Formats: sequence, structure tokens, C-alpha cells
Amino acid sequence: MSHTGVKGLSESPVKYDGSSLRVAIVHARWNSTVIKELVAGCVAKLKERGVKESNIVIQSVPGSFELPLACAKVISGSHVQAASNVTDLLGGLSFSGNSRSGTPAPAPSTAVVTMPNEPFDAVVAIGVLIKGATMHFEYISDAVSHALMKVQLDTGVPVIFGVLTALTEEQALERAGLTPSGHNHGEDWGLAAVEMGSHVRRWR
Ligand code: DLZ
Repeated sequence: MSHTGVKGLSESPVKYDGSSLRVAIVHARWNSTVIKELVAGCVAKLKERGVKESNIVIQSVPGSFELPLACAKVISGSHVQAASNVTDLLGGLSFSGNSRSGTPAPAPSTAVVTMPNEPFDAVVAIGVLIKGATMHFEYISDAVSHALMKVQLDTGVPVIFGVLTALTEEQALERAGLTPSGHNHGEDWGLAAVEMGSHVRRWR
């Protein structure tokens, strides 16, 4: 972990083992340049902690506002289709254009498969909200953060809060490690998913 200052996630004294964990990443497609990096950082840390690629399911939704319902459905197992393969999906995340903001990128056209009906140990909800000229940012940030908290408390499955609420594009890029002094928060969310998934298994 590269944090040297006061802020940020400190390294855990325990190296949590993700080799038996199943983790879903649900991500929005708004602000796709940043999303792509965050998802990649999250996947990298999940794998580094031993989570098997076959146990990582990635589901995209249009915007951050859609994250809570999608997380709830993924957890309940009532959503049946997911991208077949992490590598394909990350490839699919190189969305058209290079927009840092604006309308959502098109859904990746990767093949989908029926999800095995096994429970997830953790879900990572990834979105990037960038403040604009209207009140959209405030309403969506507030609604989504409360709803994601409700999903994890109602279901007992950890929902990792991977929603950047940035005041500027620059802030979002920095938090995805896309500036020289930046740090990819997606990595922290991957580690948090493995740690929380491991805790919740013990606490059952
Ligand atoms: C509408 C909207 C706006 C203005 N900005 C963002 C954003 O910065 N990040 C994001 O993830 N989604 C944004 N959206 C889309 C909403 O989250 C949602 O997808 C639509 O309002 C449809 O419900």
C-alpha cells in the first residue's frame, strides 16, 4: 500500500485469504475512463488475495443510481446473467470514446452466462459521481450511499462503498490513480471486500 500520509486505508496486519470467497463487482458506466481503472484495481487486489477469477462476477449498470437495486438483486441471486469472464469484461470496459464524463458508455457486448446460484461473500459497488451544474450530484450521492448501506444491513452481505463523489474531474482521476500523485481506490475496495467477506464468514 502506498499511503504515506495521514489519510487512507492502512495495511491490515492480517493477510486475509480470499481463495474460497465469491465476490461480485457491480459498476456504473458513467464516467467510464475512471470506472475502468477502479474496476481493474479492485480485480487486481481480489486476485492478489487469492480470489479465483471464476469466483469474481462483474455486472454493469447504467449509472450510480442503479447500483443499490443491482447489488440487492445480485445478492438475492434473482439476477441470472453476468459477464462470463473478468478478462473479457475488463476488455469490454474500454468503452467507446474517451469521455471522462457525460452519458454512460454502452454496455460491453461480452457473452453472458447463467450465474451459479451460490451466495456472494461481498459485493463491491463502483460508481463515479462528478458534481455538475445541477442538484443531480447531491440527490444521487445521498440516495445511493444510504441505499447501499441499507442493502448490506438488510442482507448481511458486505457491500463495499466504491462510489467516488468528486467535486471535479481531476479529483476523480486522482482517486483512480490516473494522476501522478494519485492512488487507485479500487485497490482498497478489493482488499476491503476480502477482509469483510472473511469476517462475515467467521461471524455467522
Ligand atoms: C444523470 C446522471 C448524472 C447527471 N451524473 C451521473 C454521474 O456523474 N455518475 C453516475 O454514475 N450517474 C450519473 N447520472 C445517471 C444516474 O446515476 C442514473 O443512471 C440515471 O438518472 C437513470 O436512473
